[in-house]
Amino acid sequence: MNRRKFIGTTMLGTAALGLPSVLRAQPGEVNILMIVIDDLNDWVGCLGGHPQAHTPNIDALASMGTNFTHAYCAAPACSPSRANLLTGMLPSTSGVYDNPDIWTEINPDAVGMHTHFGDNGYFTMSGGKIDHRDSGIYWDQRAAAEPARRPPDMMINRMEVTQGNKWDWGPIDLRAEETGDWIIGDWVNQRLLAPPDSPFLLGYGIHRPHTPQHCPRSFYEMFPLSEVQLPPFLEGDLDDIPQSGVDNAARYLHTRVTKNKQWRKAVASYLANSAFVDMLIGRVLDTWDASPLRDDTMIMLTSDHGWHLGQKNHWTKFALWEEATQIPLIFHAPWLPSGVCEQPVTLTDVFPTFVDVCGIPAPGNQLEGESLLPQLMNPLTPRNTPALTTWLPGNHAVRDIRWRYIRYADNTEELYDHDTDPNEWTNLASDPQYDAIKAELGSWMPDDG
Ligand SMILES: [Ca+2]
Ligand SMILES: [Ca+2]
Repeated sequence: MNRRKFIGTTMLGTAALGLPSVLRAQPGEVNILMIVIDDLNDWVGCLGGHPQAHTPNIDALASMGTNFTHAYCAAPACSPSRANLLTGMLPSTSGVYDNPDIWTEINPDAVGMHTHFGDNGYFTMSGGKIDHRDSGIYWDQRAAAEPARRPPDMMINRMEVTQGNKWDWGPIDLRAEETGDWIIGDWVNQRLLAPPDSPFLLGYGIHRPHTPQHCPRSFYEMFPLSEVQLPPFLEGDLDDIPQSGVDNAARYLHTRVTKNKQWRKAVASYLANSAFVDMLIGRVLDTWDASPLRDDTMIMLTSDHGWHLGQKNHWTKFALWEEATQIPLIFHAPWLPSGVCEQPVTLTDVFPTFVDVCGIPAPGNQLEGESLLPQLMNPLTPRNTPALTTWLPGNHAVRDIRWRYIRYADNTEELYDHDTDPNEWTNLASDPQYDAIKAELGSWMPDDG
């Protein structure tokens, strides 16, 4: 038994004492605080993705709640991932695959989570980036757009890789209190302290560590460049993968980053901005802890997708590999046990979980995921569905507890064994001894090519 499983079992034993409380899932008794971080990968302490990650508040939430250590996005890009979270529909069903795709336009009949909870007696509120485009009209209350996250026209690293200053990172001499992420956090805290009369769904969307990565200098000082560790990297890693995978890697960005000697700075910046985000989450968790409805409020924390920092010569998200698709996913409710769930799950499962926990009906047949309430009650509860991630039509990855199988629209493939190859360096797809595994995993992929 490994340590994580041991923790899960022990916690379950303690928590079983409180099990009758799951009966509390009566309509109108449960509030939800949903924290959605933009572009945060597994570089958090409780997922172990980077040894220098400094995320004590997220880690504390994970130890209080259920930490899903194999959680994945359904699409590795902002717009389709958030559409998936808010509608519970797979990209292959909704047709929302890429950032220009807006789900409220492509699927005007789809019921958003906020609308659905509003229709079922909830008061819905959100601040910051929950949807990719502001779907503010669907919330009962929406924070005013946050102020700029940085001084205008700022360009610190001078790489000019892409247009404007979108692709930039570095410290700014701005107080934390002046950042949009902090200001929206205050707005969320005010709602926690003075909640509405109805049960509520409250969303806190945090922009960082999305680029441009600028945060106060003190957070950069936590990660001296000389001590920052680069992620595992294998020269020639792309040599054993099909052309579709090679073409998908943002190799030009990796060349630019290394040529400009920015790799270490970029890693430090990601760690610094993630530590800044963690500090903001700590403020909201402290407020939740002191709030009048604390004991009736469930917290869910996640990110919309992962992020590469040079692994596989790739930067950004927009890929079907582990680093682009793995996300933190933590649920905590005072009446539920704590534990660690290692089984693969995705953001498709969040809407069904909320519906289940809150005891409200599902929106017709729209939800394609499975409620995680059984795993929240006992993290060892079996679950037979692997995690499906889709990047543009016809390209899919299926992840079970051991394997990642990728199949592109042209039928070329990658297969990785996470038991022996956590960095996904050795593509096993051409070895016939794995044909049965590929067939089984491939059976979960939709036919949308
Ligand atoms: Ca994002
Ligand atoms: Ca390789």
